[in-house]
Amino acid sequence: MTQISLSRRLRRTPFSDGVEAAGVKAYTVYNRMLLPTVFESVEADYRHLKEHVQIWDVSCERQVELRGPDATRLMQMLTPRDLRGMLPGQCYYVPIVDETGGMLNDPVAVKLSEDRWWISIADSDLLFWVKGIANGYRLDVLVDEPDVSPLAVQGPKSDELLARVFGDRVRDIRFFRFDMFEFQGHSLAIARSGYSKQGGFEIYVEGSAVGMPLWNALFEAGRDLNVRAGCPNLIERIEGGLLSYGNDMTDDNTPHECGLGRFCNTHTAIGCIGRDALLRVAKEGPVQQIRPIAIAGDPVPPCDRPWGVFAEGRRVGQITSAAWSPDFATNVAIGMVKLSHWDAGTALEVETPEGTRDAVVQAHFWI
Ligand code: THG
Repeated sequence: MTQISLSRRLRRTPFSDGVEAAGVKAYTVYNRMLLPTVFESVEADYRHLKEHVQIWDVSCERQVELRGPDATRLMQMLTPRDLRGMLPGQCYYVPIVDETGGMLNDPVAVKLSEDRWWISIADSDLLFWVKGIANGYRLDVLVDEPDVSPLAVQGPKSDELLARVFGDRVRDIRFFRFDMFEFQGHSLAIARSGYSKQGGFEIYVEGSAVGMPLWNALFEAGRDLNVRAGCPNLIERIEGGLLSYGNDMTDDNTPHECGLGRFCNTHTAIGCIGRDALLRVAKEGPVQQIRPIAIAGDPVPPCDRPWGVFAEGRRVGQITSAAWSPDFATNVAIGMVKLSHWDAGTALEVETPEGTRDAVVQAHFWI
């Protein structure tokens, strides 16, 4: 097995000691930081996530902090989602687009106050774009990456575990809202959110030093809940239709192609840098779009490059994420498919590295 060389450029996290002690078997690199991908096996981790509770080191979801009188104005320049109704204490999933309407990132925006935001980013260098906009428009706002590392608690027993550490008030946090909680003298934002469909929370751990004490407290409190270290699970996130920036979409795609039109209010998102471009493309409608696709046959290998999707010998799209689903007894996949072939029930052929497979466009993700 070839290894990846560690160095200062590939950042560890405040929880890396705990992740290693828990027996992490594989990592990926995300925002130049370590992100675990396997503990026991992808399938065993999946089973455990759906039945128990897991602690995830998702420190790689770095924060871009906006601070100052122009913070809210800058935030609206970045996204076609209308932020006017958003209150402090809320989180929004927001497409971030460039001047062509191309996706630069798909983060969670966290509104701390009228003049302070965190943008919890996916895997692209959004900090540079945001700093460029802030300076180019001479905005009165500071933009930087704070010492904040999200720790996710995911799975059906998440409420019980967090209530034991932070008190019953965590049960009152609504979906995509956050509140502040004390841990060893530190005030931490805890949101009901996370990169799975199994329920749970994200703790925005401010200050690296509190990382391992919190990690250890969660494991001690959850011993009888069968708490384990986990990580975003490939199978579960494809079943749930959670997109992965850089895999399922790039800056060549509009939010509408990504199926994120419901998070765009392009007509009222005044100030959004990609607004004019999106108004133009939204009028015609997208000519390709992300779809759930079932691929027949034995378990497919990892999708580390797009697999061509064909119909009657012509290329009509590509698969960008795929995995065998034990619960649905088929390969589940995410693909970008042309308008002519994106209807549910359409039969397709997928060129995997192990040969051509039959596939069918699904009406919904597997949730
Ligand atoms: N949480 C936080 N930061 C993140 C992620 C996260 N940064 C990186 C990455 N994940 C960003 N991408 C996503 C993708 C999907 C969701 C969140 C971030 C998500 N989607 C839900 C869905 O599609 O069902 C809910 C969207 C909604 O209804 O608002 O949660 O996970 N902090």
